[in-house]
Amino acid sequence: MTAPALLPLSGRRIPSVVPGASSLTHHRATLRLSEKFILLLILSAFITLCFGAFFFLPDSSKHKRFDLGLEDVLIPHVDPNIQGRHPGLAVIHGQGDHDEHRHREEEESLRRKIRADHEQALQEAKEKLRKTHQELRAEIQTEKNRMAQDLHKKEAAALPLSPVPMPRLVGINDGDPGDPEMKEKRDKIREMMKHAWDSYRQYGWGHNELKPLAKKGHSTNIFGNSQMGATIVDALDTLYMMGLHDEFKDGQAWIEENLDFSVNAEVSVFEVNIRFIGGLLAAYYLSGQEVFKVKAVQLAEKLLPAFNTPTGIPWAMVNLKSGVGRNWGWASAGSSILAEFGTLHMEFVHLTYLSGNPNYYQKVMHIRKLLAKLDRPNGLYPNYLNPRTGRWGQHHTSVGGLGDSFYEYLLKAWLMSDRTDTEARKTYDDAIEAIERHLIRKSSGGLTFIGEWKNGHLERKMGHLTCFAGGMFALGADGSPNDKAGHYLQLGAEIAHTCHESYDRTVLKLGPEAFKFDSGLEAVAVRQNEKYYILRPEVIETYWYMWRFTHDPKYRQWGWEAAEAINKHCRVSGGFSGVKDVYSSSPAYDDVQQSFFLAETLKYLYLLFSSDDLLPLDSWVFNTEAHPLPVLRLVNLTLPGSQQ
Ligand code: DMJ
Repeated sequence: MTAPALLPLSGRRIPSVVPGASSLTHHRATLRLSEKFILLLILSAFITLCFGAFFFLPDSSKHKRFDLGLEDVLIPHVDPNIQGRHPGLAVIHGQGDHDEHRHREEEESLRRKIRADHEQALQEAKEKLRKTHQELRAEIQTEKNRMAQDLHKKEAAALPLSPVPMPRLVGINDGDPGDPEMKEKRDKIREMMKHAWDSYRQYGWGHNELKPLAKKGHSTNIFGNSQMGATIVDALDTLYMMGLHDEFKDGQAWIEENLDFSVNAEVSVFEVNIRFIGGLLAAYYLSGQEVFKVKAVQLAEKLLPAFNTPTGIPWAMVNLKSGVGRNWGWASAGSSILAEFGTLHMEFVHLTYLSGNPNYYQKVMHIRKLLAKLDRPNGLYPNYLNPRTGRWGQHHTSVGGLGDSFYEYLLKAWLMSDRTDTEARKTYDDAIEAIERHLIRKSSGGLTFIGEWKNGHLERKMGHLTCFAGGMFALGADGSPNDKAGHYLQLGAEIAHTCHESYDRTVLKLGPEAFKFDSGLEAVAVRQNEKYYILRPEVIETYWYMWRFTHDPKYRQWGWEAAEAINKHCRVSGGFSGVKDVYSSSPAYDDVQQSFFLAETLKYLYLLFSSDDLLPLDSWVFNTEAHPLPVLRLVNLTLPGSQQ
């Protein structure tokens, strides 16, 4: 191991500058490959330092290059006293002596500096060689992490988003309900949020979710194998609304330092959109902190490859690193799912608005246009669409899982556009009309329910997820065609009542995942695997919308019943857990604190006991994960890309 071969500077050979180098030559033969690599790295670092030293010198000193203590071996020595070689030096004698003296001093000081640098580098190299394999690996890993962080900071800085006029942000206030009883209830909900957050902070920080009994992190396949702090992002706006500002700042700091989307993880496009992009956008609008906007746009870029399908209908999943997309195997021969590709509109319109990039808007408008061209069996939208052929899959229609938020986003696209997107409203109205005709029935006991359409047959079963529709009908009542506002508000109230019954007919006073209206059964679950409650929000969501539109106190009462039941049966020392059987007085826990419990369930409860001027519904539209986005009053504004 001799340096000269690597340093052909002047054609001369440089003696080894590493003491003991020859003994290393023998030793190196016995080193493992990775150690050899590290050794090589150290040496190249040392050599680079020699070169680097030169380039970092001040400009004036570069004129004395190679005159740095190694001059004897690098270049022929130059004697400045020899006249003719330095004509300028002899012109003014006194001055010449003085200059010469000064130059010598400068040279000497430079020599000292370079020697010191070399000695330090050698010392470091020696210390490195004394370290164990593990220590070196740890050091390399730390260095890699630091470089990755620097890169992310640069990436973030390299994404300038030109400022756009901020939409009118109305009603970001305390929402004090006035009434002391309501205040007390609201404080209790806030305390529950704090318990959920603190537990996650303590046991699951940075993981997607929390296992509140095992007291450790948790994740599911919707997030791939990533650790993207889903609970942090999902909870931010709830923390903000509740005035939990230290917790909010803690979450923000984590996002700034750790939220990284260049991970080799295959995630659900829908879930990442509603929880992460929705959560980041809402946090941005509420707090005004740029980092959330930048992160939302960065993440959206990572989702875009999912749209690279023959039809432009996105894949359900995309690998954030490679951009490769695919569909769930179980979804009607690899189809895309209506509620997934149909629940992107709100967030994508905001992304275009904030970034000026027309791409997002165009992607979701393309989906809308494609759907408009397709025939619909009985006017109903099947839940499955093949992204390769653009044809419907299995004829299964549902306002619960697989279909739900597609309808919700049609209505909300209209509301979010300040009611200018009339195409969306018309599509919503037509869809709801077909749903009412084919799916909504009254049970013999007088309960209105929304069933599921399966290949020409109505299944008289309703899911917990479907219960959100009560709120949707109430929200869409104003603006419905043929003066049917009263009808839709009534329908909302009936669904709220049915869903309340599904809670009230259990032992725990918590609703099952699915319940039947068949063979004498009314709003109760039959199968064991439909008896669980996993901290879902939909019933409470409907109570809140109904409260806002009617101010009927029963909705606050029902909401409080649910809050008490959750606190009694789902609360454990490490957070909140789902339960496996709402008909059992001592149910087993599922040991998952879902991120939507903080994003939605607790937020809707808090809003239920707040005054209406906290996030009023004519200025804010909540995405399907309860993240509030402001109405974009687009009357005098054209979104980039909307002309095409
Ligand atoms: C949430 O992630 C969203 O509300 C979604 O639209 C449906 N399901 C869950 C909560 O149950």
